[in-house]
Formats: sequence, C-alpha cells, structure tokens
Amino acid sequence: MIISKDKIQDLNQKGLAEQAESFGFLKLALDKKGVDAETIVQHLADFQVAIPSWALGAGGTRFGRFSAGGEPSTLEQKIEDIGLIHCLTQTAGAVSLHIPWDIPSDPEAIKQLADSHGIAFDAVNSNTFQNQADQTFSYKYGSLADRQQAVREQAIAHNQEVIRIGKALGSQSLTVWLADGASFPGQNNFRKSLQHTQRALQEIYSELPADWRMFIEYKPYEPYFYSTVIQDWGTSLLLAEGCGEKAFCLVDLGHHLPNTNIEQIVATLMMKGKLGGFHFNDSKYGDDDLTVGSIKPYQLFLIFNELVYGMNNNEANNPPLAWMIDASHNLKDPLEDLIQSLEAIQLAYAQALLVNTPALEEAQIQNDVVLGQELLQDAYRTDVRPLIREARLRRQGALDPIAAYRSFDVRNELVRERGLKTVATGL
Ligand code: LRH
Ligand code: MN
Ligand code: MN
Repeated sequence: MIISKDKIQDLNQKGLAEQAESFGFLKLALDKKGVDAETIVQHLADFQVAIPSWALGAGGTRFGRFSAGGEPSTLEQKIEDIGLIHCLTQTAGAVSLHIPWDIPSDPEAIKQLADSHGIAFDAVNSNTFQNQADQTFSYKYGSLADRQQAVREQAIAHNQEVIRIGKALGSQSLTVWLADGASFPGQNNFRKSLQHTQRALQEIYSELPADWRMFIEYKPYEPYFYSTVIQDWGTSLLLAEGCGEKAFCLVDLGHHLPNTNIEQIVATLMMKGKLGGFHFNDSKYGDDDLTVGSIKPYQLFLIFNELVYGMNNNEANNPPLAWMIDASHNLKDPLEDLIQSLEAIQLAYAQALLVNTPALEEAQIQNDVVLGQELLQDAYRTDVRPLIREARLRRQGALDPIAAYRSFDVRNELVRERGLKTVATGL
C-alpha cells in the first residue's frame, strides 16, 4: 500500500485554516518572549527518528501474542510500513535492523526500496541473546562475557558479520546490547565477565570502519535477575572508554531502575562527549516498552531539555545522536503506536526548545528555585502542537497522522494485502 502526497494534501485541506490560525497565534505569543517559531519549526522538520525493524508487528509478552493482522512478514514489507508512517509523519526517515531477525537477501535492492521511501539505514543491532538455528555454541550462559573462549569468539564473529551487513546498506553504527548476566549468586565471576566483555568489545571495535560508531547499551536486569554484566551507564562508559573514541553509550529509557534520574545521566554522558544513541519508550515498572510519553511525559521533557542543552553547546564535541524508538506491545495497532511515539518525541523536543536557558542559568546563580521551576514548566505547559503540525505540513506530511491513517483505512488495507493471520519477526 502506498499513500500518495496528493491524497494527504487533499485530506489536510479542511484543517488548513484552523492550523494557520493556531500557528499564527502561537508564533505571536512566542515572538513576545523572544522565541523564533520558524527556527523551532525547522528543527522539528529536520528531526528524524529510526524505527526498529522489530516494532512493526504486534509485540507479545511471554504469556501470549495477539496478531494485529496485516503484519509485515518480510523486510521489504517492513520498509513499506515505515514508508507509510514516514509519509504521514515525515519524522520516521530511518530504519534500524536487528540481525538476524532481518537479514537482507539483496542489500542493493533493499537499499533502493528504502531510498524510494526516503528511508536511511540507521544503527544495525546484533543479537547474541538468542540461539540461531545454525550456530555451533549456545548463548544459554553468556555470549561476549561467556567463560568459554569458543562462545565468545562466535559472538564476536556475529557482531563483525553485522558490521559487514550494515556496511552494504550504508549504516554507520553498530548497537551492542548484551543479555549476559546471572540469575543466581555464585553463577558468574563478576570480574572475569567484565574483562571478557571488554576484550570482546575491543575485538569488535577493531573491525569498525573509520566512519562508524559503536553504541554500548546498558540494562540493569532481564533476562537475568541477579546481575547483568553491562548493568548501568557507568559500566557502559567504562567499556566505551576502554574501546576508543568511536565507542559511545546508548541510553534506552526503559533500562533504569525505578526513579533513576535519567536526565542527569544524559547530562553527564554528553558532558563527556560519550552519548551516542537513544532508545525511546516509556514504562511504569521496568523495561515495559510502552508508547513514548504515555506514562511520564514530564520526564521525557526534562530529558530533552538536557539533550537540547548539550546539542546547543556542542558539549565535548558529542556527535549527533542516533535516535530510535524501542517500543512494542500487544494492544495497539503497531503503526498507530509508532505514530503516537513519534508525536510524543516531537512534543518533548519542541517544549525543550522553548526553555529560556539564559534566564534559567541566571535563576540558578541567584538560587531562585521557584523561578527555575517556573521557567521549565512554562515551556512544558506550552501547547506546541501547532509547531509540530506546521513542521509536518511544510514537508507535505499529514496535519493529523492518526486521523489520516484511519481515514485511509491502512490496517484493513494491509490485512487485505497480507492476510489476517500474520507474524512479524522480532520480539
Ligand atoms: C533490550 C533491548 C535492546 C534490544 C531490543 C530488542 O531490552 O532494549 O535494545 O536490541 O530490546
Ligand atoms: Mn533498547
Ligand atoms: Mn529494552
């Protein structure tokens, strides 16, 4: 299924007058505060977030999985689905592949297909948390951290293979997330596990092309529940520094223990020039992978406030970040879910761009705690939706992507094309 730009423009017609009015009103209000709405709209229009190839089917829990119907069963169909989201939102201009869930049989053809939808290949993700049919050694007790050299070598070779696949597609980064850990005290030797991991990452790093980056993702628990080798940002930073200047930390919002101050972690990593990538999702309890901004939108805003501060100040030459949504669950239509996530990211970004940073810094110098809070909340409580709609309009996207998705009857069309009982590869 393809949605033409003309169809989107036709649908937008009836909302244009109202959008012009609300955008004009907000622009005036921002002008009075010395904020240029046009600059913000441009930032929003340029902001692109990668969609992971595993988020396009209905996710499951270990208790069950309920198909959405019409799910993509091939990489080609996944790219087409991202193309649908991108033409509506104009924010999903990249895909992040998980290998081996999505190995391209013909990289050149896939590249061309993605290109035709305006989609680039972002970070490639390796997977040493599951056994693959043809592998010699099991990852049951570990991969890069395993006590057996042969297992580690197999996991290193897999990561190097993922780099080769990514190169053929034009990717420029590798994300490594390890499940390695233990569920019982005494199961592993902490020191040896970490040393094995560092050496293995160094070997993978040595195969990294000059213009590539490696992202090391941390997570405190799950699938193991006593210890995880790369459990937190400190361990990730330690390992990244042990590899070299092309290695960075990756923050997944769901990978923190409850009440962790993630915005402070972001600030620290950017200050060190070591924040490489971001996985967006939301959670109430753990790695819930819920729709971005659905549970703690204020936290998301505070995180973006630190990201914007870092980007504006080009702290320690922190490179441009790799943005990705890492959300999947079993209730919503996955495409509608992704559209909602993209919207929430844009909202938080726009709000953060409104923060009066010089005034905030002055309030901090004066120890004016009340004013500091007022300044942040003034930005957070601004209805920035007219800015986001304007950014979409200027790129010929839909004024209201969810309404457009429903009006084009996308899911039923996909069910007609692909069938009702479909399974997408992934979680
Ligand atoms: C681990 C994780 C990691 C994986 C993805 C499927 O919880 O966040 O990024 O690659 O989920
Ligand atoms: Mn993740
Ligand atoms: Mn996760």
